Amino acid sequence: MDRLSTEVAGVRFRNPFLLASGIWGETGAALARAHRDGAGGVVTKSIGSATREGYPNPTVEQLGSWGLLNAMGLPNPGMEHYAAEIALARKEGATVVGSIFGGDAKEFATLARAMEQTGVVALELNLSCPHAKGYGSEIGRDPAIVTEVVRAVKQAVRLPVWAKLTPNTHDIGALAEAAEQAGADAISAINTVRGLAIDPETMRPVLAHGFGGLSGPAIKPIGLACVWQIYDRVKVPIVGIGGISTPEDAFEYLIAGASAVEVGTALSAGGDALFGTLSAGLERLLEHHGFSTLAEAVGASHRVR
Ligand code: RRO
Repeated sequence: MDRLSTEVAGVRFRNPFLLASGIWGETGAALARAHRDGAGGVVTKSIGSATREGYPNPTVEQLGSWGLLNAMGLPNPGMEHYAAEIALARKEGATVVGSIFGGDAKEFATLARAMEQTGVVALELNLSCPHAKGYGSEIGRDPAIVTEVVRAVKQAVRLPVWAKLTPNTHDIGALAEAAEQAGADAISAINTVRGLAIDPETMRPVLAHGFGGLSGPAIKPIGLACVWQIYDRVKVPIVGIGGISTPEDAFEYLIAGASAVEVGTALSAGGDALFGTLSAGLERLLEHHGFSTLAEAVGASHRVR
């Protein structure tokens, strides 16, 4: 399946379907499983400086066919304990991207150095979790902080750096430009969209934390619009995320400007076969449209305008 191989900022993936951060990514065994199931690469759960339990339950709510609302609360074992999980996934042959979150540039840089030691191929900076006090989109919606964080991480490591941006802003293009100017090697877009579910019976928010992040089919048009806009504003490659569950979804992201995509929520419906189905379907779509390489398809929709 050579036609499917893709490159993001100097790193080659066997196909463009990466396991999204936060889905299955807390253990090395789960990352390895995604690799065995056919993922082109795997992105870890976002890892912080210390062990975090996350928010109390309920943390996830299925919203019919729209997708999932989650407020997990950045649960993770902490960087010190996570290296062994990455080692396990790498031993099985997985191409691992390390996701990290911090509260400021200094914490991001320290984590980036530690994550680099684990042998990951790139770093994804979580500047976009939609509901965490002092983290994610609270800092990542400010272009000046995005600049500060990306610059500090770039000075700390040699690995390619992907900035994962939030759609919960009026101008994601400005965030992408800030990231690129600070040295980001790629942009990941998007994280979940801030949302709320209320139980009409109890009249309370359904999730214990209150606000959550919406993922799944409902956010695909939002993710596509963000990728499209970012492609018009920066030169670095884009990793598209949001509501991808079919080969057609992925193809739309590629022609909107993404060089790879991440798949998350669709896997929660029991996804062992999904990576294989996506790859086989995308291969057919590329052939049907006369693209002999995936790279030819990237951004193609902008050129037929
Ligand atoms: O852990 C979470 O609650 C979480 C994270 Br870190 C994120 O980046 N996005 C999201 O929807 N949930």
